Amino acid sequence: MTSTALPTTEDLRGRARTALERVGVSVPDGSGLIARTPITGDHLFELAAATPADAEDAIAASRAAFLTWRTTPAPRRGELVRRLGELLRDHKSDLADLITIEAGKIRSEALGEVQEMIDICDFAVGLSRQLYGRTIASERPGHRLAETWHPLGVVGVISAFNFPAAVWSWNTAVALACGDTVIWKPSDLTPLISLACDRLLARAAEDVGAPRDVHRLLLGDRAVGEKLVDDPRVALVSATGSTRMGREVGPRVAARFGRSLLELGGNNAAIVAPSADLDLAVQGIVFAAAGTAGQRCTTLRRLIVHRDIADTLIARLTAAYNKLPIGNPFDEDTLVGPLISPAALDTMQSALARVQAEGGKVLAGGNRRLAEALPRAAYAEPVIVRVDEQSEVVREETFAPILYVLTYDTLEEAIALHNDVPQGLSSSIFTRDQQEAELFLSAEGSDCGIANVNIGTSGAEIGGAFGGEKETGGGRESGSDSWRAYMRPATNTINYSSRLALAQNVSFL
Ligand code: UN1
Repeated sequence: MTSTALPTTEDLRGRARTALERVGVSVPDGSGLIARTPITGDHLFELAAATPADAEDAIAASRAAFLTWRTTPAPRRGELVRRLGELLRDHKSDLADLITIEAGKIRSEALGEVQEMIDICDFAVGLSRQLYGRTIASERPGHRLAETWHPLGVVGVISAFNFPAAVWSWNTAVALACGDTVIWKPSDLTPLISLACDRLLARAAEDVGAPRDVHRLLLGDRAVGEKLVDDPRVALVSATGSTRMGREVGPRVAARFGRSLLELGGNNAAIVAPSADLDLAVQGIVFAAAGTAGQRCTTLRRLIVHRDIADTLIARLTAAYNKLPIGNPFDEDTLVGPLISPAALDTMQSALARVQAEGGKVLAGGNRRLAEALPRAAYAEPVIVRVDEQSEVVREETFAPILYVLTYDTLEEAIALHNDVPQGLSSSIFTRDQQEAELFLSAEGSDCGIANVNIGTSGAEIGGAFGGEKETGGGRESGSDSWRAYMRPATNTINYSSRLALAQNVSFL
């Protein structure tokens, strides 16, 4: 199925202009950076691109703002985040429009992304009164031992096109509550939503009297990101993107003893056991694998199915895939929008060609859609490929809706296959057998940062920490105690006696 009504680039340009104006951004004008929509593949606006000199300026301003912001009590800092959350609620629809226009997400997922931003603001407001340190029993009489958490400094946020606003908000809401200032280098594929978020935060800062420079936006290319990576005044670089990007960023930040928080590639799998509720599994799998046109880092890319149920499950999945409505993401019936670019389609097609050359069999999907009507856009049918083994191409993350299906006989074998990839972000098992579920969640089960039961790999909520192991980079963001990455702990020993007691019974003088 292909939804019929297609917007023109002029429609989309007008809609983007309206959304920006409602948020308070005057329609951008400049040169060096093209705002484009994957819906038609055409250019919308040309904007001014930041230069490394602008980055220098932003770092100096951000550092200066930090010196004030760090002394603002945390619950007062929370007021800025609360105001941001209110503005996000007011402009939920405008922001969702911009996300659909620039990232191609369907309406429901674009609204969901804005909801995720609102949720992290709520979370961070609460956090602003819960930046707890511990008190430790001292071995010395008349002494108190405690840990205190202090603001860290300037945080550089480098984000990707696929969650162009939510990932920024996970970092920014928490960093601001923690007393840090933020410089944001978004993907150059999503400048408009970035301008809107920056403007709303500036409005929130004006409303609560916070320094304007607690947040700076740098729309630019790699050279601008590199400034953030290499400058010692940037205390933490939080980077979301490919493993290839993380391999460059991590060592460069480490070389100057900076901190980095990496959210890199995933190659997420689900195991489907013989006892699984197949109705639930089919729904969970199709959303996780085909949703967001396969462009989440949590997208389900590998399905490891017990041999006894493989034929039944595959038949149900292929039937669902053959009915997926693909097309205009603004159309209410559409479930699969465009890929971000023709280059993404090329990557998808070359992975498919490789896996087929190895003997992989396409069971559903895989064709390009709307090529005649929208030749500069990249619409693709999500695809299911049956493979016999986990070859090199299966072990790579291809950022496209390709689901590889493997079969297994024993759960131990399934878990071994599951973990035998370089990435370690998200995972799940569909089973009604408690022993199997618990084994999957145990130390000898999934090796990922996210492990689920009877739910797909994508769509995590804010309360839990988000991130993964191995080549996913080890970072944790948003929920739980991931705030600690944005602060520095100090250990305090306070002697309230009038005797100097040395630790470990050392005597001196
Ligand atoms: C990403 O794909 O970069 O769990 C983030 C999810 C979303 C976030 C995904 N909450 O799928």
